Amino acid sequence: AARRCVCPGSFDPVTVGHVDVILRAARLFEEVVVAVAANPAKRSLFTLDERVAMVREAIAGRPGAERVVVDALGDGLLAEHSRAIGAPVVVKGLRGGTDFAYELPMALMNRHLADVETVFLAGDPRFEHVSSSLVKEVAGHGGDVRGLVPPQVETALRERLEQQRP
Ligand code: COD
Repeated sequence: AARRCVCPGSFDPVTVGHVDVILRAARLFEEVVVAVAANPAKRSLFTLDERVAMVREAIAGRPGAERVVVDALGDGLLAEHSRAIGAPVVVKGLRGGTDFAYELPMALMNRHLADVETVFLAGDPRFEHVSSSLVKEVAGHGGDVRGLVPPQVETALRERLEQQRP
């Protein structure tokens, strides 16, 4: 049986929804490897290194954090990476119907590629509306993202969006 799982994502930036899923995974597995994907198809607001650092900071000091390691997946295939590091289970959060439609083919593909299974955790309803893309949109229009992202991310978002304003 697997002792180690992978929580993959873009984490651009990490939200309270991501943190919830990661820490809940740490109650189920002895070790959680958070794999931060480069995702070249999506233009990211934060660099890969910045996203890795933000996830580490968001988790630090929280219950179960000692069982979580955060690393860059880079451009590699998640399924191959998972198998290579001895973590043949992917854990993801589901926010309702639309997430499932997007996640199911990826789960099947990861099993096809490297026999990697996917476990879905029911997303906490308090964070049902929380996604990196909506957080960026709200912050981009000057809206308040307190409570949606960890405090350090709030500051990083404000600074990055100020730099980008024409
Ligand atoms: N509540 C519950 N779960 C949440 C919430 C929330 N509020 N917000 C996010 N989540 C979960 C999502 O279910 C998602 O699975 C995960 O957190 C990460 O979210 P994002 O938005 O940061 O990540 P995505 O969807 O951009 O990640 C896509 C991957 C990086 C996982 C995917 O592209 C991938 O595996 N890439 C690596 C290359 C590869 O192997 N490709 C082939 C895949 S079959």
